[in-house]
Amino acid sequence: MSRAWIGLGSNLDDPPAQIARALDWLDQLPDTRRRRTSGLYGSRPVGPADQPDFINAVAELDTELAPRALLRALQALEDRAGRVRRRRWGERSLDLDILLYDHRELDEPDLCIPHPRMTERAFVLVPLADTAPELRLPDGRTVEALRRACNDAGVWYHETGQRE
Ligand code: ROI
Repeated sequence: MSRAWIGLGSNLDDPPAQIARALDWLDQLPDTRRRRTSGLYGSRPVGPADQPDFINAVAELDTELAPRALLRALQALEDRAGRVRRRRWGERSLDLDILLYDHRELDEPDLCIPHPRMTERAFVLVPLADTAPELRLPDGRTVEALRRACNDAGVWYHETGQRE
């Protein structure tokens, strides 16, 4: 059994509902159990500024799916959400990223773990520190230390991620 941390993001088509539905779908993945979920956070867009604010969250999974199988499963959920993605670093209805997978490091064209930009992105670090502040990246840094070092001015608490 492995443990994976998934970043969820949406800024189109009722983002809180997109995230809530995606969490339900994560619960239905084969051989996978959602252990903990961060609160939902609002965040200013990183990338083009002329797009709506995002809702971001992080979910912690126990899974028997290998990283690549998990990636495929997440991509299928993005498709199921009718993922709209208009431009690079632009607005999207649902984004599901593997942030961390055990202490594994993977560097392949379509799959890098840890997620390469997570260490500087407050919209990832703030919700991740909610669920796993003591968690260490493969390089030994803790999530809490990374969160303290990042500029989190553009991230605010929105609501609990535990709603039924
Ligand atoms: N910005 C924020 N705030 N949240 C995201 O989830 C997010 N996702 C992205 C880009 C477009 C880079 N910006 C983001 O993929």
